Order: sequence, then structure tokens, then C-alpha cells
Amino acid sequence: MDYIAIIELVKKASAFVFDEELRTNIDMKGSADFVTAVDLKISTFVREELKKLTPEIGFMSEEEKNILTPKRWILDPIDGTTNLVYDYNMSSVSLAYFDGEKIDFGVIYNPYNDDLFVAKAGEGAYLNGKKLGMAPDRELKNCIIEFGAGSTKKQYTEESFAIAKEVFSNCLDIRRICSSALAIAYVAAGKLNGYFERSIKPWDYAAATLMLHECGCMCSDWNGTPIQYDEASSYVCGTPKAYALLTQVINKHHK
Ligand code: LIP
Repeated sequence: MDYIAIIELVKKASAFVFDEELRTNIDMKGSADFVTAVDLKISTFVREELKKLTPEIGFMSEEEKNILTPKRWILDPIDGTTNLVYDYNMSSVSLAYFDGEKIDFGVIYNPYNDDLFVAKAGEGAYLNGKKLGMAPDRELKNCIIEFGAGSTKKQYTEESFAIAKEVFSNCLDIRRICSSALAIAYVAAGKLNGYFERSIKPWDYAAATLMLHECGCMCSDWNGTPIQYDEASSYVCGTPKAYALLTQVINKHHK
């Protein structure tokens, strides 16, 4: 597989975020659930280019009707679409290759700050070409934790904020950047120490989950079950101490 070509494809596709006509062409998929012409353009562009590069591999995207082939690309054309709509400059393109058993390769690119995260199973994770070591397992009082509350899933508000409140009182601080792909990659890179969200989709977490594994972090769904890539899932991850705190607090509040 030509990994350099795949990385260049993701970077090239991300340039559509700067097309104001596409960015301001907005539709609603549901309550608080935006889709812009940028999301649709990137999804079509990447699908067509991947078909030329790897015709034997299937394709799964947030903005497409998906057939779950064993070997597939998993794309979030814009992770952080609400941030894009509000011109908040915190969104990314996330692409992962699922080989039928595991995520074997992943790329996440933030076009606003040129941050490029790349990982290959068994060969490590990289940020802007620099190899990421094991994420520092900070003491809880020094941990910064990100959580997603999902503006499209307000039914989980009480539970998510009860967990966040207890976590906040046991760590240094909380963050909410609302792009789960970037948040999970930040955990792998040691910029954050943990992350949790009640319900996200495989395209939100696939590429970043490989980066976690390559940087010695732990992750699972809220019941401790290994992450899968077929359907939506609860998600919790972190360095060992942070992950232990998050799973303990989640078990207390999540019935
Ligand atoms: C978003 C996730 C975020 C979650 C939002 C949404 P999208 O993905 O990154 O963590 O809270 O509900 O799922 O829709 O911007 O690709």
C-alpha cells in the first residue's frame, strides 16, 4: 500500500474546508446535527481517489450509505462539523484502514494548524513526522481530561455531566474541543490524558484508536469491552491512571 499517497490524499482533501461557498452550504441531518457541502465533497473526493489507489478495499464514511466489507477504509470527512459551521478552527479529516481484524493504518489531519497524525500498527504513531513515545502516565491531579457530550444526543446530558463533574474534582482540568478524532489523538500525544463520550461512531474514533495503542494508552467501551468498528459505541480512553479513574467514575454513574 502506498501510505505516502494516502497521507497526501487526506491533506489534499482537507483543503476544501477553506472553500467558503462549500462551508456555508449547510444542511441538517437531525437536531443540532449539521452536514456541510465540505463534508460531502471530501467524502466523494476521497472515495473516488481510494477506488483508484486500492480498488480491492471497501469504503465506509459518515456521509455515505455504507456496506460493511471485511477490509475497509473508515472515513470521517470532517470530524468536528459543528466547529466548521461556527468557523471555530478545530476540525479534522480522519481516515483509517481496517484489515478485517484491527486498524492497521490511520491518518488524522487538522488543516487549521497543519497537525498531521499518522500511525501504522506495530510501527508507532507520529505527529508532524516526529515519533510519539509512550504517553506520560501523569498523576490524576496533573491530568487534563476531555469529554464529549454530543449536542446531537442531549438524552445523555445528566449522565455525561455527572461523570464530568466527578472527574473534574479528581483531576487538574477538563476540556471540550468537540472533535473526538483530535481529542483521542491528543491523548496518544500526551496533550490530554483521557477522554470519554457516551456515543460516537467508528469514523470518529477508528484512526485515533490505533494511535492510542501505539502510545501505550488504554481504551474500551463503557462496559470495558474492546472497541469495534461496525456501529456506534460508548468510548473511554486514557493513560493507565486516567483510564482507571474514568472507568471507575463511569461505572458509578452509568447504569
Ligand atoms: C462529532 C464528534 C464529537 C461528538 C459530536 C459528533 P462529527 O463528530 O467528533 O465528539 O460530540 O456529537 O459526533 O459529527 O463532527 O463528525
